[in-house]
Amino acid sequence: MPSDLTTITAKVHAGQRLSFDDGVALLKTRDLWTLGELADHFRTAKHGKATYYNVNRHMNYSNLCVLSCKFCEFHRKPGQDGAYEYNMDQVAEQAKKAEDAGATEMHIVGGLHPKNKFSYYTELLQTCRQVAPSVHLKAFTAVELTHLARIHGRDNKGKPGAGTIKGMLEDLIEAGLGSLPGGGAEVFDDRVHNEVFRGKIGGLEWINVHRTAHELGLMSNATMLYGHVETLEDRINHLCLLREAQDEAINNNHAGRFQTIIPLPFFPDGSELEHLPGPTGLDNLRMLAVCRLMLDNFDHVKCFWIMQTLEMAQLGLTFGVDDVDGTVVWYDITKVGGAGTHQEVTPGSLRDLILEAGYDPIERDTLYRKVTRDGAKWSVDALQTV
Ligand code: V47
Repeated sequence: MPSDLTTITAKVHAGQRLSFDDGVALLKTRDLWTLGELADHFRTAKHGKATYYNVNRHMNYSNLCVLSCKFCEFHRKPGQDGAYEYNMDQVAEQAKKAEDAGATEMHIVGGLHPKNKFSYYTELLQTCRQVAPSVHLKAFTAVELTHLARIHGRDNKGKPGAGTIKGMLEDLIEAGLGSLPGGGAEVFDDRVHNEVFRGKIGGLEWINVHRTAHELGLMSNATMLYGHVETLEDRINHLCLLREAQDEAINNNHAGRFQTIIPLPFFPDGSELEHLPGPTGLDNLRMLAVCRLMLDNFDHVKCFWIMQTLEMAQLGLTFGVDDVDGTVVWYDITKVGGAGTHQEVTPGSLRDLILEAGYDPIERDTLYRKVTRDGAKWSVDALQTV
């Protein structure tokens, strides 16, 4: 074993927290197999061979966005070719399909719409809840929520809590919001922010939205979009900030906290950064493993197969991954390798790829409770966590 990983190996085996420098060393190492072994050691201690997936639907309700982030191929301006937004009939239709297909979760995100009133978002959640009462609604990134807080203030003048993240979230929870997805975090760094997603909220604001959600008892996820203009140090700094935020939620006994980290490899096609190569397969494996090792206070590491491919998700299981997301079905934000909006995998295929890699597939709901399923009918034991 090359000597540069000896100290880190000893720390991992002793259950000690890794430092910023350790994280950078792990990202720079050419000894990918030792890195994988360490991440697998950590993952096995936490989860054994258990590997989670869910039966879900993604709903991207509109691609209209007031921002024009350079890395994003999804956003459109009003009237531009390909611009769309769902009305409530379309929302209801998708929610009904999700419920009928036995989905346990709808993952709902979209652009920062230039004109919608706050009531659009409460109606969207209420419609889903009405049509699909058993489906958990994981909705809106911290970026959308900061935008919604502004609209909430504008549309609720005089109401206590109007325009605050807390007041806005309370109204969304009442309308059916169940948890927050991890999107919109990108890379917590001012230089990267100014270069690639100027105008979007910065790291402190992103973390603050999640902190408020955790205080209100909502579970949430976190992401990092890597492989564009950030440095390796920026990536580790991002992970350290997430780890601190999770420490805070745990130490303050917040009812909510981060459940899962999802490293997202940048996909250049169709974006303003098309000239960049994007991360390589080895880079992706490294990031999954380093997320597992650095985020010792996160329970789960997810390999989102839509952006990583199913093959990489399978390989990722020996590099610290314990979750491969879900059946997805429709996805608009990235279309890797010429994929269309229809991007679906069956639960059977997810189980097979997990089994083939030597792991035990477990269907979970959004809150990582074990799902018992009979076709489209399913249930969870409220007290059972996996
Ligand atoms: O926030 C946008 C990213 C994210 C590109 O919480 C891109 O369970 C790569 O957050 N190349 C949305 N990525 C996806 C997301 C997510 C996915 C799966 C599960 C969960 C979860 C969250 O996609 C955006 C942005 O960071 N993104 N453009 C691109 N060209």
